[in-house]
Amino acid sequence: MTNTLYDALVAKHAGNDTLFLDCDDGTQMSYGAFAKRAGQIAHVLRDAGVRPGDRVVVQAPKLADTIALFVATVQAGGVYLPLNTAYTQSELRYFITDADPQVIVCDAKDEIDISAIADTVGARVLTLTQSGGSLSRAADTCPEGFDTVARGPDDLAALLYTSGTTGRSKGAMLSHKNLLSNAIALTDLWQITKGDRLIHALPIFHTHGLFVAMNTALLAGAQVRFMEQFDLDTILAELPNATMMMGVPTFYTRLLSDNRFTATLTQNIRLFVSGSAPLLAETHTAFEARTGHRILERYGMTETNMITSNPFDGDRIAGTVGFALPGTDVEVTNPETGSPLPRGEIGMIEVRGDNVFQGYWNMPEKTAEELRENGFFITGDLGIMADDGRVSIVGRSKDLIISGGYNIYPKEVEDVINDMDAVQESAVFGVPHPDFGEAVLAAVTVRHGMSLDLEALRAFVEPQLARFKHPRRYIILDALPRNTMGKVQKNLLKDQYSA
Ligand code: MLC
Ligand code: AMP
Repeated sequence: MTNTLYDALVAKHAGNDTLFLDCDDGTQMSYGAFAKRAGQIAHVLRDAGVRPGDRVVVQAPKLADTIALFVATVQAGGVYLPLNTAYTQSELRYFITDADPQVIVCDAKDEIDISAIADTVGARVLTLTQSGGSLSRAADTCPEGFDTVARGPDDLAALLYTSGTTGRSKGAMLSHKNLLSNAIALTDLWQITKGDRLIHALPIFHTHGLFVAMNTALLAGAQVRFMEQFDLDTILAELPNATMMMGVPTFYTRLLSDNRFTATLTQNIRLFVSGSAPLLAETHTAFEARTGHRILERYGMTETNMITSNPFDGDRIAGTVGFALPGTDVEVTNPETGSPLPRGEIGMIEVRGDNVFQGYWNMPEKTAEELRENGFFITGDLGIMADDGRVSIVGRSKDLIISGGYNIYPKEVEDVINDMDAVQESAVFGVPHPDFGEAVLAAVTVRHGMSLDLEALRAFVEPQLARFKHPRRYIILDALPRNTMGKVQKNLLKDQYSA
C-alpha cells in the first residue's frame, strides 16, 4: 500500500540498522527497530478503533515511543494531534472536544483527569510514561509487521492547534504532502545526510521539534541525540559528538551565557539553525565571535511549515530570514488591499506552495479569511523583500507575544483575566526579556466600587492557563491608554513598562 509520508520517512529504513534515536535514559533505537516499534504501536491504535482520518490526541512525555507513536499514527492512516505538556485541564477540554479524537494518549499521571474529558467524546485513553504505560505494554505484545494503510498526498497526517487573535485556538490541517514537501526542501537545502548527528532538545509537540527536526532526520537517515528538554550541561557535553543543532533563540543566548561554551566545543558542528522567534542580530554576532559559526536563521509557521531560510552556502545575514524555500512562493502585499508591493516596501508576508496547510479544522470562515482562493496564506507577519528576494521580518500585524519560542495570544489571556468579577478590563502585552525574548505583562483596571487583590487574580488565572502564558507581572491602572478610535494602545504600555 502507498502511504506518502510513511513510505518516504520510515519504510525505506526498515531493513537498515543504523542508529536513529539516542536518548537521555540510555535507550538507543536503530532505524530498523524504530520501524518495528512503530508497527507494534500501529496495531494498538488499530485495535483501539483508529481508522483512516481519525484523530489521535497525544499529550505525552518526550520519549522514543512518542516519536514511534507519531509514525504509527501515520502508518495506521490516522491524524496525529500533539499537545503541549504544559496545557491545563480547561485548555485540554477545548482541544479534545473540538478535535473529537478516537484515541487520546497521555502521561499515566493525567489518566484520571483526561478520562473524564475523553468520556464526553467517546475516546479511548491509553498512557505513555518513562516506565511504560498501557500503550507501551500493549505494543510489546503486538506483531512488528503492520499492513500500512494507504494514504495519498492530500490526506491529512497531522492537526496542530495554533492560538488565534480571537482567543480561540484553531486546528491547522496538515496533509502528507505539506509535511513531506517541506522535509525534502529543508533536507536538500541544509544538506542533511545520514552522516549527521542532530542535537534535539526541542519539545516534540510543535512544528519545530516534530517536523523541522524529526522529519528531516528521518528523511535523511540521520542520528538524533534525543534530549528530554533543553539542559545546558547535557548540551555542552554532547556538542563535540554532534554535527547539527536546531533551536529557538533562547537556546543560543543560554549557550552564550556560559563560559564553558567555546569554539573548541563546536568544532564538529556543521550547522546551527535558529527559528520560531526573531534571533537578535547581537546574538548572531556574538555567536560568530565566540565559535566562528554563523547561525542559519529560518522562518516558518504551524500553518505553512517552513517558508524561508538563509542559505547553507552563501551569506547568512543577521536580522534576515533568507529566501523563499524551493517550491514556495513568497509575496509582500499591501495589508489593506492584498495587492503585491514592489520589492523594498514593508507589507504583509503571504505564502503559497505545497507546504501550505489545508485549512482550519471545522472553521471554514477562518480558513476563508486567511487562505486566499489563489492559494496564498496571509501570515500576519510584516516584512520586506530586498531586490535579490531576501526577506526580513519587521513586525507582526497580529497581536501575538512569542516567549521562548512559544506563542501567546493576548486575547486568550485577557478573556480569562476579564472573567474575574473585580476586573473592569485588561490589556496583555509583551516586553523584552533577556532569556525568553519577550515576557508577558498584564495591565488591568478595577470595576467601580470594587477592590482587586492581585494574589487572588493570580490564583484565579493561573489554573486556567499553561504556565508559559501566565503574566509575569500585573499592573493596576486607572484606565487603559486608548487612541481616538477607542483602541487600546499596547505600544504605549510596552514602551512604558519595557524597562
Ligand atoms: C518555560 N517557562 C516559560 C517558557 N518555558 N515561560 C515563558 N516562556 C517559555 N517559553 C516557564 C517554566 O514553566 C518555569 O516556570 C519558568 O518559565 C522558567 O523555566 P525554565 O526552566 O527557565 O525554562 P525551560 O524549562 O528551560 O524552558 C525554556 C525553553 C522552552 C526555551 C527551553 O520554553 C522551550 O523549549 N521552548 C521551545 C518552544 C518551541 O519549540 N517552539 C516552536 C514552536 S513552532 P516556573 O513555574 O518554574 O517559574 C513555531 C514554528 C516555527 O513557532 O517557525 O518553528
Ligand atoms: P507558530 O504559530 O507557533 O507556528 O508561530 C509562527 C510565528 O512565529 C510566525 O508567524 C512568526 O511570527 C514567528 N517566527 C517564526 N520564525 C521566526 C523567525 N525566524 N523570526 C521571527 N519570527 C519568527
